[in-house]
Amino acid sequence: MSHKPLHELSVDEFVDGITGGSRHLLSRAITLVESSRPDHEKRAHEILDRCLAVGRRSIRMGITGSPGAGKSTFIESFGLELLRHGLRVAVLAIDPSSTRSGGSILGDKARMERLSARPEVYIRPTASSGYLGGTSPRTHETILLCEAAGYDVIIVETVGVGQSEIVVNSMVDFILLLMLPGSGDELQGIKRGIMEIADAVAITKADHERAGIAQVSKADFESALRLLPEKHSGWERKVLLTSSLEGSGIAEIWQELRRFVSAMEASGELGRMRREQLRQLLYTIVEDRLKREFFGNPHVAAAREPVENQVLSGAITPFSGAIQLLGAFREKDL
Ligand SMILES: Nc1nc2c(ncn2[C@@H]2O[C@H](COP(=O)(O)OP(=O)(O)OP(=O)(O)O)[C@@H](O)[C@H]2O)c(=O)[nH]1
Ligand SMILES: [Mg+2]
Repeated sequence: MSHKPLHELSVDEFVDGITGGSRHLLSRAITLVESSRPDHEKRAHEILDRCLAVGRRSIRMGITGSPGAGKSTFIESFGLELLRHGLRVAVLAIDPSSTRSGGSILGDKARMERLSARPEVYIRPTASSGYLGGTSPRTHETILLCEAAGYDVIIVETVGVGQSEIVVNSMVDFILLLMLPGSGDELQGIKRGIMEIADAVAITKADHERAGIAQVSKADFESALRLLPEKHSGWERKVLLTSSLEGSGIAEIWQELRRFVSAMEASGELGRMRREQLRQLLYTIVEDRLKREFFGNPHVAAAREPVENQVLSGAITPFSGAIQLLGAFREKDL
């Protein structure tokens, strides 16, 4: 295992390590991808280019649900189910320690304890602070690295706050929405957009005294989903009852995911989704770079304060101000 500083590792060492199954080098490559240092960024791109050329494919799955819906516990039991099928699993998990008090770190470790102990599993916690629902701006690139590392199923966890699902929707094939058993009233509280992007809904914690109410929730969700437009032609969203503690409904979710992938492959939709994911990534990178170039530009930096002041004092409109700043951006260096 290499402990050389990041800049001393060659692109070849990274690519060989990642494709050869080194979780250590995969982790270090992700760190490189997340770095905003220009030299790191350049090498990250070289590594990503090479990793994409490897051409490995995985099933990319998004898991979303409100805080406490049972996401971590579900991923643990679902991940163990995947291992029983001989699959390798990568989890891009939200690290709740960044949003909550100390206790939850231990809690989360315990929740994914058996999964994280397995060598066929890679778990990368993402700090949820600062980013929408736990997706970082580099989540897509991280998925590509995990794919090159040969993971068969890549699970991306997000908290259901709305915008993060839309982001994650542009980088995964299948989205599972986890919902606590509850009354129809609670159903009203869910953002319609989140339901629309779900490919299946799992009612969690359908055990013990909640078994009855879970049945009611299932029926409520089924009727709510019927009113939504199709996400993929020919795919009807199902509602499944699950209990991660009892292990019920977990194998059924895997069946549902497999059924989805086969159906999407057969209709050519999977290929279309993958091309769309690449298009999204292309423009995400362009937007990101343009923004950074713009705000890093010395002419823009010099013009910002005076232009801002003029806009705030009402001397010029925000539209004229924006045009002035863009003019400064296009100015050639002397
Ligand atoms: N009875 C029962 N309890 C469960 C089940 N799954 C999770 N829980 C409990 O629900 C609580 C929250 O579970 P987590 O898996 O941490 O939920 P989460 O969605 O990851 O939560 P955040 O990370 O805070 O958003 C924990 O106390 C779990 O033990 C289940 O299937 N049945
Ligand atoms: Mg969690």
